[in-house]
Amino acid sequence: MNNTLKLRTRSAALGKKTVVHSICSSSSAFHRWLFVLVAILSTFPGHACTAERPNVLLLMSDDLNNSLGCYDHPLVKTPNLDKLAERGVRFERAYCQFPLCGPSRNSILTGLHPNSTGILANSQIFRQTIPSHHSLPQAFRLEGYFASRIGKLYHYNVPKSIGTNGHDDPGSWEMELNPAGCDRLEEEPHIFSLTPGQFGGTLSWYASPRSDQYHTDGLLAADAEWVLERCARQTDRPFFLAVGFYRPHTPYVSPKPYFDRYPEKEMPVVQGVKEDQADLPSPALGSYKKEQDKLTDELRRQCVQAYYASTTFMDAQVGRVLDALDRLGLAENTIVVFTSDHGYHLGEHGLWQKMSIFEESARVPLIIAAPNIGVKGGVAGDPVGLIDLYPTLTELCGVKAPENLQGQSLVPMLKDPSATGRGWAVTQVSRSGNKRQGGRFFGYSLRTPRWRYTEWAEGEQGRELYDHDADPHELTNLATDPAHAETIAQLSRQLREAIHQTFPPSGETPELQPTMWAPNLTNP
Ligand SMILES: [Ca+2]
Ligand SMILES: [Ca+2]
Repeated sequence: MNNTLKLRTRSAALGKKTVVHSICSSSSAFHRWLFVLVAILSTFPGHACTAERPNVLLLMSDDLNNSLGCYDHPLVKTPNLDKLAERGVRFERAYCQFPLCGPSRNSILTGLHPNSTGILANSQIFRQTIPSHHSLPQAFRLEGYFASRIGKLYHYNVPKSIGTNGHDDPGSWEMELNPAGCDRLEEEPHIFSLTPGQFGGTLSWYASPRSDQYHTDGLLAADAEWVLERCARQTDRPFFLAVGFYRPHTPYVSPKPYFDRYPEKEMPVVQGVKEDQADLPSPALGSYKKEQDKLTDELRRQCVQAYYASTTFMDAQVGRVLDALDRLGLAENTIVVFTSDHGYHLGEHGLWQKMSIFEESARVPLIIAAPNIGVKGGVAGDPVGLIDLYPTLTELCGVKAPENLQGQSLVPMLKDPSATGRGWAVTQVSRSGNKRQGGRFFGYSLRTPRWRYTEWAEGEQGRELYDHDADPHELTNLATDPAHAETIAQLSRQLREAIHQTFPPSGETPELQPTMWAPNLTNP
């Protein structure tokens, strides 16, 4: 017998795309042995990938809501994100799983809901709960990708941790860069704050006299250019580059010319707050902070101006990174994702910042430009979650994903934005509660194409129902309207099923082990 065995192997080290070996032998046992050997070798990092695989550029903003040009905002200028949206698919109804940095970012980067990561607060990381789970960038690393982080991907205390690793996961990256600009190092004494001396959790802003390149986000863009230049020369190895911008997170510090583009007098102030709040259960307003009583209409306008200025400043830095991708010839083989960790209130329902599950806080911008796959300029309308990013990126790049991921792949919606996926997105948030509730309880909100339905403590602390067809600003709570009893019953069933899916198969949220830091990440 003279069998011919053809084996496909790929050598990243040699930069060869595909090598076909013909091996002749008279021994079938030898064939099997050789096949097993090559199969083993091909699973090693560095041997499994080639330049054929697309690169990934993950751009994250912090505390950014959907006040963007490409989401039809009448005032905010975001020319670079608008251009990216023309190159890819923009998701009209994308939602975070938890409107707070740490829980949301751990969820995005593990592909698991917060009830399955066990990370339900800031300053924690999933290695303290589910240490052996492979993070999204780690899955790419394990298949030979160069994975690098610049700035904030996991939780950081902003601005205090700028310039450090924050609550990072070293196992996720091969290289980390942590620049700190004038906003962190020089300008804090000049920043206006509702609570003097506090910047990260409180409303605070400053129109800086220093130009873009001195600010942290400007330095992030410069570092991204530097990394991309080197990636462009390393043609045999694809990259997963994550750039985490800090703005428009408080303090809203950006160069003064960006402030000048938003005249203070023209900034909107939300009206009718008292009337709007009348039909709300109290946990719906649980993110309200006492210091916000100090806000006058003049301060509200300044605050909105500074947030919009920081958004446009961040957009300009995104533009620098995307220009580098074009200039270096990488755009055609690089999937670009732009999103934020959660949305943000600017006075709607009397709320500011995050930790609410109204539309403004739960909703995020999401743009995915996948060359040669996605529809250019497409708009996808079915509700999706940031939980869906992990399975989407691994499918697009042919990277093996963990089997316990809880999101759906958005690839069908990239190919056809009118396609429907899961049909809903769920967002949860915590509120402090009494002893019987273990010191806290949760609100869960289900978003379907038409409805937002919310239950606080399984309905014991209140319910909300909003009809987005008639009420896009969620002003009229229909939860006690008998005319909607059937819709409420149906959405309540759907919400409970959705909540069930946020837990691991055991049904138990993994417990935090605070002493498990830092874990052994070289051999997890
Ligand atoms: Ca955030
Ligand atoms: Ca209302």
